[in-house]
Formats: sequence, structure tokens, C-alpha cells
Amino acid sequence: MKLKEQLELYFVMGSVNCDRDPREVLTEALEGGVTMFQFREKGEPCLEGEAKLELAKDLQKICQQFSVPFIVNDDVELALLLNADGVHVGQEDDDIEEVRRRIGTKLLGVSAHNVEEAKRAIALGADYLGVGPMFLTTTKADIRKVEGPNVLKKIRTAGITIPLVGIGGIKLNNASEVIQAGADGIAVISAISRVPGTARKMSNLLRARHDPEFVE
Ligand code: TZP
Repeated sequence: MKLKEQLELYFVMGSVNCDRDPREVLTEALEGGVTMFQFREKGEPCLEGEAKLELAKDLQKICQQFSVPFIVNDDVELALLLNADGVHVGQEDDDIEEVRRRIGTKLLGVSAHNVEEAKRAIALGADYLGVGPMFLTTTKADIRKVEGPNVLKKIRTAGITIPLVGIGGIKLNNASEVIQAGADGIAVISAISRVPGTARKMSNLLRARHDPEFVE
């Protein structure tokens, strides 16, 4: 499957984002049609050390059962240890060039908030970009200003063709707007982690977009 297709419904999650066992949450999300998963064990009170490692291993195993890529947020050591499919870093995280060097040909995702950051991330080796926040969200405390889906349009207008996902405050009722603005997919935390059934609804919505014959 091409990367753009794999990014269609990108579920991002850590234990802090779940009201029940993250293994259950991930399994249900994958059954619902999630196409890529990012383990993002951040925020209070996130797991560390052995407990983080154990959860990561379990979640990776679940992804493997569904043949869905397992990406690690901002922890190159862990990604290498588990032989994860890739790493995602933000602008404030590790040096992008250094991450690319360390992970070789594994997938590298980078968060970008504007055209300049997007261009730089690509020059330093990003395979795809996470662009946001699209809408207001309470999931991440230190978010940048909400630019809305328009920033995706600006990035596409600047001639950037690599895979893009929108992130931040994406729910069922605004997901289409993000795709229409030029994203290949949507990256979602709380709408999926906290609301059972949303992954399937989002997946159906995205599928119907390129398959007019598709019926739920
Ligand atoms: N980066 C920008 S916004 C955000 C991240 C990780 C949080 C997205 O969470 P939600 O619950 O989908 O709004």
C-alpha cells in the first residue's frame, strides 16, 4: 500500500488518552479501519521506563495482527529497540536530520505548522508531514495557533506534494474539510480514543470519498 493510502486514517494515542485499556482501544480502532498507528506516550501521567516499553510492545503486536504500521512518537531509542516502522517528531523534539540518520529507511513523520517548516522538514528527510492544529483541541497543552485547514492549502499551493495529514480537533463533522483542503489523511487522538465507534464512522466517510459505490 502506498504511504498516502496508509495515512488515510492515522490514529495517535497513549495511555493518557484512553478511558480504558489502550490495548482494547487500539484493537477496536483497527477493527474500525484505522490505517496507521502512532504510539504517543506523552502528557500527565504518562508511563515511563519498563511500563512504557511493555505497553509499546503490546500495541505493536496488535498493529502487526492488522498489518498496520506502528510509528513511535519522539523516541528513537524505543523505535529502534522494537524495530518499529517509523518515528514521528515535532518541531521542538530531536534534530530532524539526526533522527533521519539514526533510523535509516524507516518512516519519518514531522509536524509542521507552516510552509517554511514544511519545506525545511522535507529537506531534512521527512517522508510525511503532520500539519496542525486544524481546529481547537484540549488534547495537547502546548499547541500552536489554530490556522485551520487553510494552512494545508498554502502548503499545497507552495508546490509541496509529499503526503500530508491534518491533526488537531478533528472529529466526524470536520474531517472532510481537512481532506478537501489538500490532506491525504487525518490524524486523530480523542475523537477515536474516547468515543467508541468513531474509527469505523470516519473510515466509512473516507472510503466513500474515493469509492462512490461504497455503502456501509
Ligand atoms: N499535535 C497537534 S494537535 C495534537 C497534536 C498531537 C492533538 C490532537 O488531538 P485531538 O484529540 O485529535 O484533537
